[in-house]
Amino acid sequence: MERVAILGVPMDLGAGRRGVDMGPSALRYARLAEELEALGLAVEDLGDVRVPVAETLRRKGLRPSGENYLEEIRQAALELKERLRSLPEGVFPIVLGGDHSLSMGSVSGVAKEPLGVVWVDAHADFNTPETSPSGNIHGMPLAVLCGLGHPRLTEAFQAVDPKRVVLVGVRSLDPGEKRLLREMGVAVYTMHEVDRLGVARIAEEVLERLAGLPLHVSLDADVLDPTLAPGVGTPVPGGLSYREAHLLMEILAQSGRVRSLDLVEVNPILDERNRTAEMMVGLASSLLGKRIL
Ligand code: 6HN
Ligand code: MN
Ligand code: MN
Ligand code: MN
Repeated sequence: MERVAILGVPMDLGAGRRGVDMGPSALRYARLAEELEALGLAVEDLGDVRVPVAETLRRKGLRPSGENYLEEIRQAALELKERLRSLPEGVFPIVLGGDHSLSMGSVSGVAKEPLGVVWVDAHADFNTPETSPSGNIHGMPLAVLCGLGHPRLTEAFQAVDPKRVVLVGVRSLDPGEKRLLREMGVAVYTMHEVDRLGVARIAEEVLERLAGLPLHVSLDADVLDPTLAPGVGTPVPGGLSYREAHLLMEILAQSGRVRSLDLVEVNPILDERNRTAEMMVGLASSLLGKRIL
């Protein structure tokens, strides 16, 4: 039986709005473990990584501006990285966010060998402190993983070759990150390509581009259309439909190459009766092999 380890990162320090720190609870409440067990998987929940509470940092005079809790985020992502490193071989980790800055720790934690990254997101998260309009670190993790950004972060988390990264579902890019994506040669399937080519063709191309590599999937809830997933801090209209998102997960699952997953940016405060978390749990089930027939 395939083994799955769940690890939560209740962190919203990288985001501009509060609330994604409750994402891990919402995903657990949406019966993630039970759904995966129903697929015949052996699931173990390892609890949460320690993340400082924003209010206690604020009392110490730290503010969510400028370097935006950089050291605190670095420390939490490092703990995540270490915990993933120490998982036994063959265990499939699912990391529950939390804002997307945690993926600096998840991807670098699973990148013991060369791997391909499929970043499924309305945004590219490819800003640096110089290009970011917000200063929010959740807009930077993919750049950091590719070696661009604040040296305190790149020295700890640089882990992937930009040529082995593919973005899917993108529809909101800042001017500086557009330039960086081009310069680094990152493959980007925007919603324009989703409309023109369809998800099936894109999924096949992703598998071809990353041929021979084990895969990490980083799934940001805001890739979904906000009508399906209102519980996100940075909604962008025109996202993936229910079936597009599931089909992408199903085709990636059929490749048999996916080794790890992030479920990030679920904000229960902004959600409607936990439907965004439920949607994410359904997508995780598809990625771990749930089939219609
Ligand atoms: N996310 N590009 C914007 C920024 O502030 O850098 C939005 C980033 C959103 C990040 O949703 O994970
Ligand atoms: Mn993101
Ligand atoms: Mn996003
Ligand atoms: Mn977001």
